[in-house]
Amino acid sequence: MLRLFAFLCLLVISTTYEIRPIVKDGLPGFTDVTTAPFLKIGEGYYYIETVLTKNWFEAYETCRLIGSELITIETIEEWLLVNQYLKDLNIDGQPYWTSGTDLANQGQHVWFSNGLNITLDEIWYPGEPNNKGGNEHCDQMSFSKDNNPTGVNDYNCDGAFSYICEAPQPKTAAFIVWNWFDAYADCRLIGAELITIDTIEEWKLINQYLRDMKIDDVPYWTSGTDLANQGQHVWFSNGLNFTLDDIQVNQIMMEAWNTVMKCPLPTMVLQLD
Ligand code: MAN
Ligand code: CA
Repeated sequence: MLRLFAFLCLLVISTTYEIRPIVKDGLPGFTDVTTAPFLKIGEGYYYIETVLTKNWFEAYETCRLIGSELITIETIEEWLLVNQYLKDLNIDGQPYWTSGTDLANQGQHVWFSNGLNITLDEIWYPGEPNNKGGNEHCDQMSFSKDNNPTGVNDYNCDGAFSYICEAPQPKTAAFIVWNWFDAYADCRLIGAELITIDTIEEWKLINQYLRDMKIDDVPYWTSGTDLANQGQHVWFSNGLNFTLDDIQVNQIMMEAWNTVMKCPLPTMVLQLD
């Protein structure tokens, strides 16, 4: 019951303090957020499939499955960088599907991902697009007859080729959160303290709750600290040593917490006596 009340407090607090995210483009340098399976080339994030081959539609769907689309070349810089990357890895010269197509209006090639015309004339392989046999409506890049130069070529959409997926630009939602002292002080204001994990059952229940509420992807302050004796972590609320060896109490350090971070809720869990 008390525990339920504590959770309600948590919810009340998170709505009381209006937490407004600041959404920015890109990923901040201080995080180690993984972009896998996408790798960063220039400003873009790509997944380069070099082994599997699929027709254009299937390749597109495969990219969609991982939240991306077939590659769209927006600038000459992007074109040069991606090609240089393929070259460095010795995986150039083999065609990769792009999002380019003229399936909608024959002769009018667009990037299917954004509907914009393909305006970078210089990326086409010399003589392309030629709609050979009247049946070429999907565009592949890194097409080459003699491995040099490479370019974009229109081809039969049913052809099986490798493909390059491009992920949307990542965004970072930043929230101002409490540092440990602020968090503790706010708990004290309502007669509570930062959470202390007394039993393994409590640990499991809290974690289950966070998982159920889908708020377990951010760290939460606990009352744990070794500010008094470095290396000796105690629960600040009762002064007792950590004895539950199998709990992984993370993020009990002070550093960098009074900065902005990615977090949808205030970073504390309350527990009432
Ligand atoms: C040649 C060129 C290309 C065409 C392919 C089809 O390489 O004519 O334009 O797409 O053949 O195999
Ligand atoms: Ca062609």
